[in-house]
Amino acid sequence: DHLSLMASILNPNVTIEDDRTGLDIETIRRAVLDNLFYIQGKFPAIATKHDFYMALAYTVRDRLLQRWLNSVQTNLKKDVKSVAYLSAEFLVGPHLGNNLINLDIYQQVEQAIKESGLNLQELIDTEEEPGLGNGGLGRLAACYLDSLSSLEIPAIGYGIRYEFGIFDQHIQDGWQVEITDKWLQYGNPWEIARPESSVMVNFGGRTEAYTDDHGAFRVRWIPEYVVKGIPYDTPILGYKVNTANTLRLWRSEACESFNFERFNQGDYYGAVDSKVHSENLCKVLYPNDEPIQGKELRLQQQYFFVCCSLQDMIRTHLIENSSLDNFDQLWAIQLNDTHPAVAVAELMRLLVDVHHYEWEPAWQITENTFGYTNHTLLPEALEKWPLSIFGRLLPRLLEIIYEINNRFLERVRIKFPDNGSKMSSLSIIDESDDKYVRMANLACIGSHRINGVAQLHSELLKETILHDFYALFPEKFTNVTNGVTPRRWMVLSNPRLTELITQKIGNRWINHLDELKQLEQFVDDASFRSQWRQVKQEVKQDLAKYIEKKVGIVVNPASLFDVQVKRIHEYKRQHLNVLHIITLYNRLKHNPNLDIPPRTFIFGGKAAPGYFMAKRIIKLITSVGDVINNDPDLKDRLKVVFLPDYNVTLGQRVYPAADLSEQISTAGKEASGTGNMKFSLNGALTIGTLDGANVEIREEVGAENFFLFGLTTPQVAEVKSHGYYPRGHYDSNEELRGVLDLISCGFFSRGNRELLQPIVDNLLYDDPYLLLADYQSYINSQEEVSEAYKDQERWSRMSILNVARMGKFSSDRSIQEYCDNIWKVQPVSIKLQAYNQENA
Ligand code: T68
Repeated sequence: DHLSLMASILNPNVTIEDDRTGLDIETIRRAVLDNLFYIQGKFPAIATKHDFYMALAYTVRDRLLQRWLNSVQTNLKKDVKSVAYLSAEFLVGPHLGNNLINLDIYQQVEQAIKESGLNLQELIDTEEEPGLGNGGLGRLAACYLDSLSSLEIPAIGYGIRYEFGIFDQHIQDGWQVEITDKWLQYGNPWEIARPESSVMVNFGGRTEAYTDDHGAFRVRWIPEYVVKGIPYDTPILGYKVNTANTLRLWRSEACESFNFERFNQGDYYGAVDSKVHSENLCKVLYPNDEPIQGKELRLQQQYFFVCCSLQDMIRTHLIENSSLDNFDQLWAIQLNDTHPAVAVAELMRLLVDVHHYEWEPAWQITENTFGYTNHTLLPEALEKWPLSIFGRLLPRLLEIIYEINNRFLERVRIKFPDNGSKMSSLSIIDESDDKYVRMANLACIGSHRINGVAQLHSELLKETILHDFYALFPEKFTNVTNGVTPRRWMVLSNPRLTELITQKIGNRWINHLDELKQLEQFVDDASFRSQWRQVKQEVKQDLAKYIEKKVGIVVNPASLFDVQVKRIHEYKRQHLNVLHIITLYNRLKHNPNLDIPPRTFIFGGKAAPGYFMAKRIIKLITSVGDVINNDPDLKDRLKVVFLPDYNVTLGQRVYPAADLSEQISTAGKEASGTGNMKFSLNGALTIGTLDGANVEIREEVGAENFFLFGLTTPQVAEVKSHGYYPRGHYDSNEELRGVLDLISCGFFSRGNRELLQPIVDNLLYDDPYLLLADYQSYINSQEEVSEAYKDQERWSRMSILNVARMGKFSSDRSIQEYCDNIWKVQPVSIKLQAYNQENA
């Protein structure tokens, strides 16, 4: 119109839309065909679905580049603090759908794609997800990037561009089989390589003392080999804002010039060999959700991405600043667990060796810069590196760690004189039998804040594994309860429920999740409850179709969908869930008239390839499923489904369709959980222990809307302190005995008594996670679930209240807490400037 035309003439900052930025349906439609031709090199007639996906992805990327480059530019120039989130894993999930939501162009694009005779959902489903993480920790990093951008916080995520992410899981004969994840094989339209910003990383060799021109004593590191890090950038757009932060992932390459000598001597193979070695560094993600002790390549990965990232921050910093004196005022670095904790020593090395700082001021900067998030209470999951490996690979870093440790222990000695046991528990160096570098100790000493990921977890950290650090510096300890992004985990994954909620309360809840509270006023509205059930029913039908297509099992969409999806781990107790399934099976066999609602048990999750017991648990689930699903006596009242290859994409299908969320870890073992939040947000009710964030979820939704069972953390400790005797439960509980005996006799394994016996033996004679102690309580709670489900009106009330009270669990709230209490950073709003007017 006339006014905006005038404004655009008078104001050069107004973007003039063109074929690459225009958001009207016709421009988008033409742009897709344009990209199909000029980037994919295809006519529509011969293009595959993947070609169309790529063309659309580039079309969307074009539309966010403006915001991205303006954000990067603004953050470079402004003297405002930025967050650097260091994480070995970012489990971002597919980008296309999410970017459409955050750009707020979903509808236009859907229409434009339709007019080209295609289906947007099909194109979205074509995207191969970047599986650059194992589970909760990697996914948390991704939710946090979404919230950082949505809250307009200047931020950058730093990590590793693994060529092979988490393996694809196939199920063959009921067992997990691992297949390499070639996520890059058809190209990645979302990343831009920035070889001009490459950096060099040293490994091995030795150190050498020297005196500089001013007579100062210094150390230099003469490496055995040098690896080049090349950054690959992906934009992370916020929701309906101009902020698009960067996820910068490093790929390793041989540093060409380094082995030229060898090459010239005719050792062509030797030169190429070093190239192969360098490229191996970031080949594959370690598929364990616990650290694998002592794998040298893993330490190389960690140091590699930390060293690249810190050099990158320093380079950026020095563009607008004359020194690093104010580094801690412009950067807040968060360590996502101890995987990047070597950064504490590396920043000291860069400050002292390269930028010639004195130790004390360098240490002040370092401590002020870092925050450390812990994600586990399992003592065996605390990362430690054999001194021999560490010293050989990172000789200079080890010297610096010794220096940090000596100065630190000196302070400890003053505070706790003559306390040798305190000294040895606080020391970075573990001298118990073999010597190790303890990464959690390094992270605690080098950070000004240490946080757990749920209230209970943060309390237990202070009482248990970090007790001595808490005694030393209580002021460092804090909690930030995890959260999840409602954009991916509701708007994108559950459009039907999004629509229903938005009809009732508008759309502000999408980035102000507390507003879901307003749904409470409709809980007594019978027609709203019926709409609510209708939505759940339709979503369950979708999942039922998917299940039939994927695993050939027909499930009843009216049955109770009872879901447990997460990594397979003994402490998460998928096998406790199976004990309940077999209990119901036995009951129905003995009493076919039993009045219980039909249930579909849905499992999903990967086992670490070397985790014997976890792999047996998968076999247990599939074996029990084979028998139950094919037993005509049951008349389809129970079904057991193991969905292969659980990942972000599958999570998006599963959470919206769940009626019941299984959060049944042994109390005190699950740091937080985040799946628990996704389920509840989508209207599932939880059956759970008082563990991790379950405690806070129950607090929020109300005890009457949560199915609680099991021992509490102190009760678990109590039972263990008296010498837990799992056999006693077997002896005294007839129904439990029937269940375990049925597994033992080979009933679920075609008469093979060896196959599942390791699980039974483990429960009878060790049971470290107290399944047998919690069995009866779990069964009782499941009976309450069944009763509640029979009363559909009551169930709907509970479901609505769960959703209405989930406001706390938005990652926007978590990130706001990190900003206020740990990072001390402020939002910056990004002004758009057209690319052709930049530098005009
Ligand atoms: C999870 N940890 C916690 N670790 O188990 C979960 N570890 O309770 C919590 O909600 C989540 O973190 C987010 O805070 C993990 O996922 C790993 O994946 C992992 C990977 C490598 C090494 C150690």
